[in-house]
Amino acid sequence: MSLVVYGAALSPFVRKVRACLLEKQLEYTSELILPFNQPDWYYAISPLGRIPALRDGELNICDSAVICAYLEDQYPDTPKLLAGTAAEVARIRWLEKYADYELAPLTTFTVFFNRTLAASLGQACDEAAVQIALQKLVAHFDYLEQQLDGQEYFVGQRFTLADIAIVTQWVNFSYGQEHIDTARWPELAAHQQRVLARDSMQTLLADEAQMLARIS
Ligand SMILES: N[C@@H](CCC(=O)N[C@@H](CS)C(=O)NCC(=O)O)C(=O)O
Repeated sequence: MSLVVYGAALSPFVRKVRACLLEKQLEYTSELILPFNQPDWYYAISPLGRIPALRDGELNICDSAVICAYLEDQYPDTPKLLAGTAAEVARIRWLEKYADYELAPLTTFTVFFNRTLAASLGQACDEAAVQIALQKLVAHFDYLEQQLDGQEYFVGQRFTLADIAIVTQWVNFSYGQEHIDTARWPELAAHQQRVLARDSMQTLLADEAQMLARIS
């Protein structure tokens, strides 16, 4: 088996894939591809140039959700992250989509980008956009707090891809110097800590610290 993850450590989507691989105890290597500065050859692997992409032997796959689903199907003897009843699997997919398409534009592409990444790309921080994103996030925090409904994890009372997909967005949010208000959303904040305490996440955060220090 030769799994290669293309991408950069601070991308929430790369983190999602790496967390899946670690949780599944699948060995992999990383090849650095910086977003916005992709080499021409990378478009043959990831047609939109986005990170992450995965190589598994002769096969190339892109998009974090597609990659995580592939890992689940291709390596069935590893710990399950996208399994359960049809209703549970649908709910995992929904929450992953919610994180990727509703949270990411606010937590990562606005808060993290402006507060942390922009300066290293020679761009100014658009603090007005950050403030609008923070206001929009309130409704998302409310929704997710309600979705937890007193449970430790989002789906089926066990750790799944939904937990990874959501918490990976909170990581970029915190890299943008913002935190979930524990007084207002106590279950969501506790859930974040629970997921971040996992060995997989601790390994990734330690790995990311170096790159974060370089751009901050
Ligand atoms: N839906 C994609 C999103 C990936 C994505 O937007 N990655 C960003 C970095 S966090 C990227 O590659 N941006 C560069 C670009 O769009 O050219 C996934 O889940 O993999």
